[in-house]
Formats: sequence, structure tokens, C-alpha cells
Amino acid sequence: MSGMSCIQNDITTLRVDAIVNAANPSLSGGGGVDGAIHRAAGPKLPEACRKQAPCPAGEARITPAFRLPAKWIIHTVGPVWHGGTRHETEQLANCYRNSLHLARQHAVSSIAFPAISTGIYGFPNPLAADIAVQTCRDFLQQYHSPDHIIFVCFDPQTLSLYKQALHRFTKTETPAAPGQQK
Ligand code: AR6
Repeated sequence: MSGMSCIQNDITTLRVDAIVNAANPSLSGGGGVDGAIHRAAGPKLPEACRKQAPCPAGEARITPAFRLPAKWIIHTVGPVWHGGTRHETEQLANCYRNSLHLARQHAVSSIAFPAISTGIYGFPNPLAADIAVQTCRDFLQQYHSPDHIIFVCFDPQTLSLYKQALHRFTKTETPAAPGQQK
């Protein structure tokens, strides 16, 4: 299926309609990709974030991207990993789904996601990649937009996980020929 791809890059450099930030509930900036986005977007971003806070885990908010090459920043808050006992997988799926709904509301055609929750929040990387790809695939099947979803990986290990997940979850299913069992 077209529409989804993965690259290794710094998400702050991408010229897409929207980049997604792995934020915290106060939207006040932090470390990891959140810190990089705040540094690159410049001093107007904290003020815009304050107006949108708080943002509970699984939800998403949108601000302009200010100095970034992107137009919008969609801030979503991933779950902190507690061993999978506190609905972390559902919350992570909600991050992707709610970010994509906001993107559609703002006519976003290209959107770039980092590997939400897999850094400071400790979510296992392989499981997170599977959830990201499956949730986005299901969304595209239902809504047919945005046109391009890009998974931006910061390191080669994460890129390899996404390549495998994209291969496993987006293989074209060929219908069985008449009289043939699938
Ligand atoms: N571009 C793309 N990916 C990046 C970049 C970048 N510039 N920098 C880091 N990553 P994390 P979380 C990757 O920790 O786990 C903040 O303090 C990184 O390698 O940024 O959701 C917030 O304020 C990892 O794969 O986000 C929250 O408090 C992925 O981005 C907390 O961290 C996510 O790692 C959120 O933690």
C-alpha cells in the first residue's frame, strides 16, 4: 500500500505539512525530540503550547511550526511504559489516530511521526513500531488521507524495525482465485 514510508532523519529538518512532537502533558517542552523541536521552532512555540495545554496521554493538539520548515506541529503525549499493564498500547494507538484526525482537520497532506514513547517514556521499540504502522494503515484504509505518512527514525535500529513492520503489515493481499482456497 502506498502512503506510508520510513526514513532516518532529524524530524525538525523536514519540509512537510506537519511534524508530530512526542510531548508531555503540560506541553512545556522537555528533552528528546520535544527539546529539539522547541529549540528549532523558536521562542513563539512555548506561548502557543501554553494556550493548548494540558494534553492527556493519547490526545493531540496543534500549533503553528514557527521557524521550522514544516507548517504545523501536532503535539501528542505518549504513554509512559509500565510493563504494559496500564493500557499503554491503546494509548499509543490513540496518539497516532488523534494526530491523524487533527491533520485531516487542517488539510495536512504530508505528516511525519517520530517513534512516540520509545525514548524517555521507555516503550519497547519493536512493539511501538508495530502499533504505529498498524494504526496508520487502518486509518488510511478508512479515511484515505493524509497522502503521505512518514515514520522518522533517529537511529538505524529503529529504521530497521519500521522497514520490517511496513513490510509485514502493508503487503498487498491478493484475492484467492475462484475455486482456490486462501
Ligand atoms: N528527530 C527524530 N526523532 C528523534 C529526534 C529528532 N530530532 N530526537 C529524538 N528522537 P523521546 P518519548 C527519537 O524521548 O519517549 C520529553 O522530555 C528518539 O530517538 O523524544 O515519547 C517530553 O517532554 C526516540 O526514538 O520521546 C516528554 O517528557 C523518539 O524520538 C518525554 O520526553 C522518542 O523519544 C517523551 O518521551
